[in-house]
Amino acid sequence: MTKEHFILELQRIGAIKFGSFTLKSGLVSPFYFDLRDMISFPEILEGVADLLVEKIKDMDFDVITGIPYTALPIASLVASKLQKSLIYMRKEEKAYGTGKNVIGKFKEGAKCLVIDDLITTGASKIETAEAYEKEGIVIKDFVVVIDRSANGTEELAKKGYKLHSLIDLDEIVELLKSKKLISNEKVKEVNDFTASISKPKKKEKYINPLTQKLLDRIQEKKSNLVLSLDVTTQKEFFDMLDKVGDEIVMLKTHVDIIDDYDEKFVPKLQEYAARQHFLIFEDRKFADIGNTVRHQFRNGVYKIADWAEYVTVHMVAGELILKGLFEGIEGRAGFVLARMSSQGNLLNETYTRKCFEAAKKNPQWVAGFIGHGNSVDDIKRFKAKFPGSELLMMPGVKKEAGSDTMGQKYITIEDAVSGGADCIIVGRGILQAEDPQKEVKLYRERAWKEYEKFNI
Ligand code: S5P
Repeated sequence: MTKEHFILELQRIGAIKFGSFTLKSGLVSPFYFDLRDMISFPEILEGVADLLVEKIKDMDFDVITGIPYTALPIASLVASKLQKSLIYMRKEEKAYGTGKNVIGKFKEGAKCLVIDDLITTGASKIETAEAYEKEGIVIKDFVVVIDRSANGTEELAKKGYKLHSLIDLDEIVELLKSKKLISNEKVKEVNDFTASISKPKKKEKYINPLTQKLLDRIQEKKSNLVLSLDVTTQKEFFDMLDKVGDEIVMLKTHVDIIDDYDEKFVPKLQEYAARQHFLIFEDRKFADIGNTVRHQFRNGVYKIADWAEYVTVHMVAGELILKGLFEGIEGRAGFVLARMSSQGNLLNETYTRKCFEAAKKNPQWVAGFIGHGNSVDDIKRFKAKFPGSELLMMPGVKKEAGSDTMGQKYITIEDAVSGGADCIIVGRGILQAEDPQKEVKLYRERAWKEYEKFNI
């Protein structure tokens, strides 16, 4: 069956209608699509399955799903034709029995292609993808039979998904117009309607004050370079700062690795921060229960809360760690470790999404995420899923990609920033250079050049 034939058949069976229809939202639409009854017409079902197979046969996926109910029988036929496994998710939450949400067999990390009948705004597709991702399934591509949306492709792309459609509204309208099956007047009504629903809604986005502070400092200093000053004596620490402090937007410390730490360290650090105009980030990686991290942050030898504006937070103990750390303290926020740069780390996709959910619920305490990726595309997809305006802070960056002998993985400055890193975090790339002063300038310039392409 050709696409044209398929469209005409849809009209014949009443799956495509033009007229005046009141939608659930109260809007009056000049067209109405309902593909549910298609299953009762075997030749049409067979036809659409063949068209879909042709569309998706070269795409990269392990399993197929269809969104219940309408698309499930279609997906089932497509999966069978391609000899791929089918899975699907219950429409109703299951509160008893096995508690299994996804029916069918799949491996953790399986790439799943999602088939649906229609797309209107993209919102329900994104919900579906997120539900699958919670179950450890990776979603990249959606295929719909009819794209009747004004900007579904863009809406999905914002979240890192790709939309493929068999036919779109324009094609249907054009074909029916050419066959004199709809009037010019109707065509105009359709165009006016789609234009009216595609107007973007203005929504004020919340920006964490510490996110804003870092963004402002990036602009003021024209630098998105964070130095990870991992040295073990105060002399090395401040000698290095003398050489490089002017070039960086933020200094990342591991205060607990300094052998000769004493009460003079913090005032001196603050004096440098004021003079060289950088922000302070202690990479403490808090990970305990709320009550313990509260003390680790505020008490003890280091009293980190007194001087570090930003700290790293693991989400392994649950989101209330954020409350433990930041409740009642002004001017402090966390970078949540959503992905790590080290080989074999245990932060899988499900964990990453839990980090996003925690940040979404507690935006006042999260300035950004620590993250890494294997490629520019991988980083883009990761960043597209950030729930709000959090920044992406990326360690594991060097001039050249590679690794060290203890599991650290590096990507290049350009890949990090073009993927979406707002700041790059660099330690040994600069600290171990023959001339750190020269090297820090080089890192700063290369990262800034790339940053300007995407952010100015
Ligand atoms: O996933 C991570 C998270 C962090 S914060 N990978 C990392 O490497 N880091 C930190 O970044 C790490 O603790 C170290 O201080 C710095 C990277 O240092 P480099 O010498 O490898 O550039």
